[in-house]
Amino acid sequence: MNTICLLGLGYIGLPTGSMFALAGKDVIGVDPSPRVQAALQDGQASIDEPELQTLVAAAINSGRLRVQTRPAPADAFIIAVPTPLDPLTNRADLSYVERAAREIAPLLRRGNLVVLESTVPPGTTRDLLAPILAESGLRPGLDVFIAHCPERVLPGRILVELEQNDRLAGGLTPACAERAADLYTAFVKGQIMRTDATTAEMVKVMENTFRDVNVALANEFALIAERVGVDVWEAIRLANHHPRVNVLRPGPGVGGHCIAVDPWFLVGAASDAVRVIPSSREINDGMPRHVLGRLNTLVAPPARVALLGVTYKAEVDDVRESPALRVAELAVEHGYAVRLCDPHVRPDTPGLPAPLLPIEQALRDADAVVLLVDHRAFRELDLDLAAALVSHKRILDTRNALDRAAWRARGFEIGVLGVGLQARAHAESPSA
Ligand code: SAJ
Repeated sequence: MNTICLLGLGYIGLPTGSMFALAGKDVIGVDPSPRVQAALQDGQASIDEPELQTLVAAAINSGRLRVQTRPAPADAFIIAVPTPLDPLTNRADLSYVERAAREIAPLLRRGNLVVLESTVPPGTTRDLLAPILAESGLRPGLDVFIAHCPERVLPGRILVELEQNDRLAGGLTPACAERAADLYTAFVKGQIMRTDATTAEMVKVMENTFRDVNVALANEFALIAERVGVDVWEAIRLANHHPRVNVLRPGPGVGGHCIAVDPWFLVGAASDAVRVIPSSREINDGMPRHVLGRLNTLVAPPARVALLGVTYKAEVDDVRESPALRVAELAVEHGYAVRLCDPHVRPDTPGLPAPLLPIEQALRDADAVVLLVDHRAFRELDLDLAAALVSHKRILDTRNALDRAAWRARGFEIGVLGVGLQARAHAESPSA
């Protein structure tokens, strides 16, 4: 398999295509987006991810990664297109996968391999992808090999994890799994585990659901701690000393294109069997409103509020499903004068509910500050500057990222998500 046609040059497709190119494959990268096209023609990655720029530039300079708007014949096809949630039904919108399959079908030749990398509900490769590819006249599993090989990389560590993580090769038949595994040995150093396509689909969404449910539990602990007067961060630290306990971190909610979305793929697959998964989604989706409630205890609209962080987590530029953005929307709806600040986000990013300002402008004369994303830039903020700029020294930390004593020393009243008032009183008492 020497030539690969890769459909979708986003967070996963672009690094994957670059890795294959640098491993010696001829890669035709396909993406209809003019923004992606324009950036790549200049050898630029359209995504802010450590080392990605260098990798993409090297792949393009090697002459083995070409970018175009339409797919072309190849030995292997990889589909890495979005699978968003349909907001009306809460089910997977598989229209991009379907379109990619329809574009590939007329190009297929005997012996080709088609790999679906996008995260999909269990059964999609078998029941949606294979029948469309069969319209080519080639028999799935016999004339053409079909597999699901989900990506499992963590944004912020994509390049390392692409190479090092163990990987699933889920085939329509065992021979399909074998072909797909062979392809990925080009750059994957982790173990490549063979299974069937539907199991691979289920495993991928189980992994992200596991994380979502566990964050929901941490968030529920935070809500309880606020009621009973405990510092949840201290409680979690102590609980995690138990050899079989690992409570995750509470926060303003769960975002990103994966963890806030994929659990719904399991709900849709067996809606009468699920209880924990939808409850967890509800808890995590309810956190931005809880943060707004905490803000309301500090200041009332139309106070000037600086919201630090817009992305869905630290050190990424991705605002998809971002709970920080949801907090900002709610604060604007409630009549606060909202200023946003995020050094990782471009000011022309569409969909921002308030102006995105440099940190000095966001803090100047603010009546309250809310830390929503624990970017290093905020953790290392110049506290003297912050103290000099804001009008009223009130800050809410939703990530437990700030040095409480240092902020208090500058005269700030600091509230922390998951910390009850009695816990705070205890921490501030002379004997504490
Ligand atoms: N979060 C918390 N508390 C935590 C951990 C995360 O509130 O203790 C929040 C984050 O702030 C963020 C969201 O959850 O809003 C998701 O962040 P994340 O770092 O847990 O995961 P993602 O979405 O960046 O990447 C996940 C990863 N999946 C798992 O860890 C099981 C990654 O390996 C997947 O490849 C990726 O989804 C994907 O593409 O599916």
